[in-house]
Amino acid sequence: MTGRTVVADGVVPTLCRQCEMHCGINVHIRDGRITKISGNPSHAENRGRVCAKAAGAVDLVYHPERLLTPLKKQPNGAFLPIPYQDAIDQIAAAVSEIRKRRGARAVGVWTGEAIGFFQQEAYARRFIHAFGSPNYFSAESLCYAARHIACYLVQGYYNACPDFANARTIVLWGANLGYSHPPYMWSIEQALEKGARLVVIDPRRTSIARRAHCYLQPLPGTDAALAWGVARQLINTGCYERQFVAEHCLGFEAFAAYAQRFSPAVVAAETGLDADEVLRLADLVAEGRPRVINYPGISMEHQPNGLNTVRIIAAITGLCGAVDRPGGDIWPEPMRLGDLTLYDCLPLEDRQPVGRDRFPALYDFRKQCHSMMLMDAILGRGDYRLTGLIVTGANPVLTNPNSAKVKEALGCLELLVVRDLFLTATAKQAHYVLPAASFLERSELFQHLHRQTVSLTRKVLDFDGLSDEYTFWRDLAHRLGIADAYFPWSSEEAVSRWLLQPAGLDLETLKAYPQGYPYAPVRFFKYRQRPFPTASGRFQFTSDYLKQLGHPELPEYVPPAVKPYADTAYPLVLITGARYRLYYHSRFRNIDRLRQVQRPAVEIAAQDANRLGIQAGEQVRVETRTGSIGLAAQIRPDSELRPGVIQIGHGWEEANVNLLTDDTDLDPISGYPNMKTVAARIVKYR
Ligand SMILES: Nc1nc2c(c(=O)[nH]1)N[C@H]1C(S)=C(S)[C@@H](COP(=O)(O)OP(=O)(O)OC[C@H]3O[C@@H](n4cnc5c(=O)[nH]c(N)nc54)[C@H](O)[C@@H]3O)O[C@H]1N2
Ligand SMILES: Nc1nc2c(c(=O)[nH]1)N[C@H]1C(S)=C(S)[C@@H](COP(=O)(O)OP(=O)(O)OC[C@H]3O[C@@H](n4cnc5c(=O)[nH]c(N)nc54)[C@H](O)[C@@H]3O)O[C@H]1N2
Ligand code: SF4
Ligand SMILES: [Mo]
Repeated sequence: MTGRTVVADGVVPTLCRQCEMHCGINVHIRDGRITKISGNPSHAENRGRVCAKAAGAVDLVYHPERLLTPLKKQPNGAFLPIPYQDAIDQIAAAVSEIRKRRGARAVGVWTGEAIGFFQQEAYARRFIHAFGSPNYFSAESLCYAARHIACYLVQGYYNACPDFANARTIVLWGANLGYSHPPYMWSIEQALEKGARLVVIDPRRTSIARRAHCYLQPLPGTDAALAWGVARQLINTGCYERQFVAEHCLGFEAFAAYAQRFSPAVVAAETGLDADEVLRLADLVAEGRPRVINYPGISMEHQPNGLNTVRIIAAITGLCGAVDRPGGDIWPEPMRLGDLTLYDCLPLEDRQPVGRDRFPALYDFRKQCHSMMLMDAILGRGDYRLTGLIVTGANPVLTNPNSAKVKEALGCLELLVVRDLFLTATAKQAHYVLPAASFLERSELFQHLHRQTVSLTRKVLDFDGLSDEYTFWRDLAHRLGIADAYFPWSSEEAVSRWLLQPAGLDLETLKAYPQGYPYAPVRFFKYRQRPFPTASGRFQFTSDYLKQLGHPELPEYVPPAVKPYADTAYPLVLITGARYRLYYHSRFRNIDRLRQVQRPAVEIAAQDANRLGIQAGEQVRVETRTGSIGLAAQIRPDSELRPGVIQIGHGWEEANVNLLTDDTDLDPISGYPNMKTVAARIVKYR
């Protein structure tokens, strides 16, 4: 494996992009090769620490299976190398042909978690609009957008900035931050040292739950009932910020009236907790006020009524007055940058973005088409057919629900292009596979919104034959005759300069600030000077937007359709996708040293294992109404996993849990798939 560093030997400070936290890292280079990645002690995000995934980047970029040449699928299904320029020519010809026959909207692009949510994804959005299609898809069809929308509806901005370090009470609603967001965990540790109280709500006792002062183990999918119970208790005991509610909120009376349905006894019956536990949680929230953080994990979004669950949790933040203040959720002020997307100057809403009819909120708030509707569009079951797709930084055959259908749909495309570092399960379905540059092979801007700093990452490494995202989209645009108008920049560096213009900043300044350039001081209580950026200018307990769409204006509770032992055919409740410490979705499984650590397994409570006669490590089949997979049983004590509940992590090609999940069981507002309360059963082989 070749690949040369494009900077001198020594230590290069940049940002890690093995997850969205973007810790400051130092890349160590000797003899033109990266030897190590360590934490940058002068970066405030991680103060010198890094997690194991950062070190894994060295294994990934130099991995022997790394794709280094474009591949084209032959009629017999085998892949053969093809020169990059030929591949781009042929892809351009294929999308032009589809546009001529079916219209531009028959082509879509899809970006995954791996390229992030800013500069890299903006290129893809820009390209597809310039091409004439509104069909931009991403991991946001099942990640984070539901909570973004919920928070926009309640407070007009996304509360991405929990100030954990200064909180007095921290409530984690189904999130395992030690694994999923290590820098958040490090901030929580600071708070704990100062005496903060930590509450973890999770049917499985996780590593972070072991450190909690209060650990609650509710039935999956019942968190909204618990949140309503907490809201009721705060209101009825007067433990809420009356002045904030009176001066800045809308819909409090209706909210308070609905909350009365959730007495501790009702909540206990619904969640499977004791009434005392409900009261203890409410007490801890009340005691911490106003320095309280209620953090919704991805499991809230993956519940069948997830968007509304996040709305109630956000409403508790309002009741606590924990809005835009130290120790609460800070209202971020992003820097003014150039906009690469074309939604303002080239709106294509009239071309029926896929999924918008059914789930308008995802398009209205996030300008995202819906990947849950995409497979039907490809299979000819939508309003029109989509036949060309370019996927970059995603592995939907393993990560989207109902994998069998995803694979079938991708197999029906006239053109599938996949850009990735490896020949993944999704790439294997493609007509063209293009080797992609990793985060160490590109340079881009990133804002740490909660610190209000902006950074420029460094390109450290280069491989012959590899294209970065910008070059790929520009080259394709060039072949299609739209580069002069839409991709005029000669390189990614030129794009970054253009992006910075409105802020009056240049790249040279940023290069001098590897720890991030502070573009503006963090300010608190901004709502005292200007209205909340909601439709009403107020913090909203109710939503007119949803009412107009035919939904209730309050985030009403809907009990989960699936409860343990209620369904005789499928008596267990399957949670999917709890994060592994060392893997990132489907990534890192090809690194031997990491692969040895963990194998695919179904977590099952001892009580259920005994009842079914299952031994630890035994191979079993897990079945749902969508599909079945075989894998080993991992038995956990009942105190660690609620009996009746089982859990399987995602990202394994050999035991793909998304063969079990359903792409039609969707949240009525966000359209997010139910990945946390799936009716399942376990069958023994013998
Ligand atoms: N190492 C690593 N880090 C990651 C990722 C990764 O794959 N690996 N993925 C990244 C991405 S894109 C995301 S979205 C984030 C997610 O980050 P988190 O939101 O922290 O997700 P998890 O770590 O899976 O924790 C979710 C927890 O919710 C619990 N849970 C499941 N169902 C329910 C329920 O109904 N109620 C409650 N209260 N709890 C429930 C699960 O048992 C699990 O422990 O992680 C990010 N960070
Ligand atoms: N059952 C179940 N399924 C889930 C979840 C769950 O909880 N349960 N969680 C869901 C969530 S929250 C998310 S965010 C999705 C994530 O789903 P995806 O976005 O599909 O995530 P990955 O599997 O990590 O796929 C990323 C791919 O990008 C490649 N890659 C890495 N770096 C780069 C790069 O710099 N450029 C390019 N072009 N490619 C790169 C990797 O090799 C990998 O194949 O999974 C979802 N799937
Ligand atoms: S938490 Fe780990 S993977 Fe994420 S940015 Fe920091 S070091 Fe990288
Ligand atoms: Mo995610």
